[in-house]
Amino acid sequence: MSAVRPMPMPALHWSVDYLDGSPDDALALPDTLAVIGFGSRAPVRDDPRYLRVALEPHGTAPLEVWRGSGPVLRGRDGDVAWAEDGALQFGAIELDERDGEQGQSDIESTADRLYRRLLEFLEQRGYPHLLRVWNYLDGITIGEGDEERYRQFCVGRARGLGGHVDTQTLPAATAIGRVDGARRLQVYWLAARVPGTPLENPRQISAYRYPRQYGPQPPSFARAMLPPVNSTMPLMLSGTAAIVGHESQHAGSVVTQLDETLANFDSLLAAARAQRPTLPAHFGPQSRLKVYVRNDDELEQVTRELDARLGPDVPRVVLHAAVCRRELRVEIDGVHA
Ligand code: 3EB
Repeated sequence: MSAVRPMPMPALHWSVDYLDGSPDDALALPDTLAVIGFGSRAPVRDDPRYLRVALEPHGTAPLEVWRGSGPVLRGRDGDVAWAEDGALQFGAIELDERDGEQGQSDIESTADRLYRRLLEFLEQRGYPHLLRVWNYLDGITIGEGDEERYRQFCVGRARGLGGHVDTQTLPAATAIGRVDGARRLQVYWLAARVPGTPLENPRQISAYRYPRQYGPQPPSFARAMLPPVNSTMPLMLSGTAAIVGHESQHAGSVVTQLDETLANFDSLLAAARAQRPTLPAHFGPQSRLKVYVRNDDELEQVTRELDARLGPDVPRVVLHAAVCRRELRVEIDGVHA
């Protein structure tokens, strides 16, 4: 009797790097899943793996390069640009808020439309597990009370995700304001054939349990995503700001907010290490951070204060982008290994 051969598992590898130079070098490699250019001076390319995002870097920005396990297939399907390596999928959709049905022009219906399309696409391609999502929307804190655009985005996103969002399978995410004035919702993601493990931060109330005062629909994201076991993937960190419990801290000081944000990461990394003890306790050369600063005139200060706190060994990109509560001046996301 012959032994049953196990099905070969596709390799589960994902790396994120910040690289200077032309996107063509990265796009020529067979295992490149995505190349992300920051801001209006970033190059433009036709390849579906190349995405120019609407956030301006402070100074000159590198490219963000995602690599999987080659060979990577790629294509476009209507509004969706995609790339897949058999285990992981990169995808991107950008929708104009003015293209809604019956001339509807609002962020709520756009988010609904976009997330419906996203889920349908994941199912169709066989990558049903959303690990990480970035959402870039214009005028994020415009509008009063429940009319605020971020709150309306949260309503539309939850509806597009199927109404009754299962909090046990929420992806790690970032939702941040683009400041180029374009009324376009830009969303890109990493999805997988197998699930990761969502992780919460003991120092912060789960965003999906935020109290009513922050809007009718709590935000649909997990604080971090532990990668599938036996993968060589980093921990995925959601956008993190100076929120303790559910309350914003230190509205008057970007530097104190930065310290509170780093304290939140200490706590989140400790929670991650309880499940994956080999993860380093602090950011280091295998971390990659994106730092979002609301006010133009605080970009330089945040850059300097980060230099003092992180030293030269933690790769990072500083971007001008509006955080989703008015009093929050800085937010950070990234990966960590
Ligand atoms: C916060 O902690 C800050 O709506 O997807 C961070 C990460 C934030 C993701 C989202 C929002 C989102 O509530 C804001």
